[in-house]
Amino acid sequence: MNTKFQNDINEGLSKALKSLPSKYFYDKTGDDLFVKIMNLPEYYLTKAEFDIFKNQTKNIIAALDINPNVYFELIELGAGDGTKTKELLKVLISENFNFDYIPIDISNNALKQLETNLNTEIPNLNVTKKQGDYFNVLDGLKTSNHPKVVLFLGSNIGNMEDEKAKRFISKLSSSLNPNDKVVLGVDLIKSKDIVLPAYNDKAGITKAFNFNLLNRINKELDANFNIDQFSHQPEYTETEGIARSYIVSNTDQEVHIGALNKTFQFKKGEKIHTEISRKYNDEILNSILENSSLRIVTKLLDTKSYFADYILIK
Ligand code: AVI
Repeated sequence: MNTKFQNDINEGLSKALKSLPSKYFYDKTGDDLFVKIMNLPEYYLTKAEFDIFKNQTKNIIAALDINPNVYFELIELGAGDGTKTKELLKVLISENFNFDYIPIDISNNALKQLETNLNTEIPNLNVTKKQGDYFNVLDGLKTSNHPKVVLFLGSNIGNMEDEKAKRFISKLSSSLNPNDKVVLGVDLIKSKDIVLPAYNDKAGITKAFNFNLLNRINKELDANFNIDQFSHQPEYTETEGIARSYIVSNTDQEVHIGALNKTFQFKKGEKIHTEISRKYNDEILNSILENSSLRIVTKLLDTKSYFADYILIK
């Protein structure tokens, strides 16, 4: 029995304002749904960042200011399938940079697939995969004194509340040495008519992704959520720059969670907050970096200026 999952669900559903941690989206079903999301016409984030990695590879490398004669570690936090990174890796290899690629991911399965794929696509690349929660794996980075470039792409930082993002950035910064670099990919603040459909696609894939939380609780914690009695509700305010996803109860109802031996009440219209997707600008990013030793060197934008890859230096 996964007691951490059980405790987190109990804690989230017992609060006055109910919430569920978005990290639990990502089981096998959730991983597959997220791949589908990345290919949705409405989900511009992945395409925009791919545009930067494909068309501005040389600019990224120039901004990183890497000494071609010195070995460095290219570390990726939450590597996934590496589609964007491959564009960078290919150019670094063809230009004879001296480095190892160290992808870190929570999913061992994803890492193995990535390694196999890279071995065939970029045979001269040295890959050293590390499995774990990237928040925890950061400590392990300190043991090497080689220069480092850390990639944290996909606006994954946007899934953290600002206070958590600050702690994460401080931790990242303290695991680096002066002159190490970070490539931080973030979605930029923009109008509602572009952001909201990305979290409310016509095909209903994001809804299924959000509801995967309820399906997991039903399956893994012996619960009886009636999925048809809930709605998917994303919200976004441009002034704040935050998209939030909710699951809303369509009616007054009770849900029993067998593993907790507990029944939860839901009022009609009551929301369960499931995810935050923060959008950024320079000012917000600077406030996140404030108490760390990381500073913005430059930022690279996609052709539509939807997304930014910021180059940070310690
Ligand atoms: C992984 N993360 C950056 C995605 C996002 O845009 O916040 C997760 C996601 N949630 C719904 N659609 C995509």
